[in-house]
Amino acid sequence: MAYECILAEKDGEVGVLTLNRPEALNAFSDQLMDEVTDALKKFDADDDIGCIVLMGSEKAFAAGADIKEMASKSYIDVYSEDFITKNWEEATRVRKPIIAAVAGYALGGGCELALMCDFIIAADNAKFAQPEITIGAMPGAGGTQRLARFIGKSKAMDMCLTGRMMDAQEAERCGLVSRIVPKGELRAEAIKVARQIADFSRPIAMLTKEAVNRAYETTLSEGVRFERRVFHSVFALEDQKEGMTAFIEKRKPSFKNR
Ligand code: CO8
Repeated sequence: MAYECILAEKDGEVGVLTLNRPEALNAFSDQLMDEVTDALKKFDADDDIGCIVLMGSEKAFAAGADIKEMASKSYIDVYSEDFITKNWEEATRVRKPIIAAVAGYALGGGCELALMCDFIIAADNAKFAQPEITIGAMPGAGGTQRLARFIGKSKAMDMCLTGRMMDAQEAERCGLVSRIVPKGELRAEAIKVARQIADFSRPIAMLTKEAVNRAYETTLSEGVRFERRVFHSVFALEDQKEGMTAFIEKRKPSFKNR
């Protein structure tokens, strides 16, 4: 598939997917989301890739769903085509870690796509919002659910009911983003963090991601049980032997499963 709305590049073992529709501030047309889905699937299946960075431009990660494309759809249109489900959820199915690197606007579906990634590194100019209510709609790609789980009910209600923008500092305070970096350094920093993850044992990074995500799907006791089973399973990997032996021998581990 030739891409027109995104760039997909490899930087060593990091897959970098850049949303590239500047004329619409990376608003999510159907074509753009099809391309994102295709690129994520390819990176996930590529043995050379250990971690993925999903980013936009310095002005906008993404300004949400394409309002011009969406405005005239009827109920039967969106129901029949299963609007958004068909090409919006690949990020939640990817097994390798995905970092959202957010600069500028992450609005509506843009904020929701970032929430589908494993964690968010924000530039100091990042702005998050769920402004759907201001255009006679509501979040439809997980915003009401993921925000409530990740930042709590009060902040989630505030964002979804007022549509206000949250800046990077507030987003970090409430746990929406993991760290803030100067906007000019966002790409390099995100790739550096992704490279660090890609250097670890790949199955262990993937199992760790799966275990953390489990926390949002199940009870604490079931989640801890799941974690214990997965923890035991890492002792079947050569990389566990290598990691612990390297520690004892005071050298850098050389993981095989990468
Ligand atoms: N859809 C389509 N075009 C857009 C969008 C968008 N979401 N956002 C910006 N654009 C276009 C503008 O129309 C403009 O194009 P043109 O020059 O042809 O008029 C161009 O991008 C530049 O935008 P602005 O001139 O408005 O730039 P400003 O810097 O003045 O403002 C803002 C930037 C604040 C980001 C402003 O553009 C804005 O408010 N955009 C809309 C944000 C919004 O409401 N997003 C939510 C959309 S709804 C949604 O995401 C629902 C998701 C859940 C369901 C998923 C279904 C797919």
